[in-house]
Amino acid sequence: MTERTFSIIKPDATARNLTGRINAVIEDAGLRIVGQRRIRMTRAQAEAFYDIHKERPFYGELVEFMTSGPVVVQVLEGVGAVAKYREVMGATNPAQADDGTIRKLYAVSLGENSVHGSDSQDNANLEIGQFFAEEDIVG
Ligand code: 3AN
Repeated sequence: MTERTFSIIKPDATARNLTGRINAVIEDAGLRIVGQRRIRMTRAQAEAFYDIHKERPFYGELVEFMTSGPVVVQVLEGVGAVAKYREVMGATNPAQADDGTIRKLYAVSLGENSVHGSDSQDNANLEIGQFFAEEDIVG
């Protein structure tokens, strides 16, 4: 079934000019970029986005990192997009990511791991709604 998922190209990747190369991996995997915007995340946006990790020891560091430079927020569309993008991203820790995945290719560390992708359809819908109006998604 055609689904939509939410993606972020994180500050470590935009700093190294990797947006185009990451988008090529996404598109080569058969996912279509149907919404995309380069933004500077506000602290409030980052805190709200990572609210589920509020109690984790790395929360402060994560919010700092996500507001440290530009990010590219995206809506990706395709058959089984949520699971497919998780596969294309690779494991959270780049040391454990499979060959050919975005994190294996480009991530710096567990924290600076180049991309975010929604982990369920419910979260995808919520996350898309945090950053996109429906009219800015063109399928
Ligand atoms: P994923 O992004 O693969 O869904 P989550 O949801 O467990 O992984 O973590 C969200 C983000 O928090 C990760 N992408 C990473 O940037 C950061 N993170 C997760 N675990 C750690 C950790 N142990 N130390 C520092 N940052 C972490």
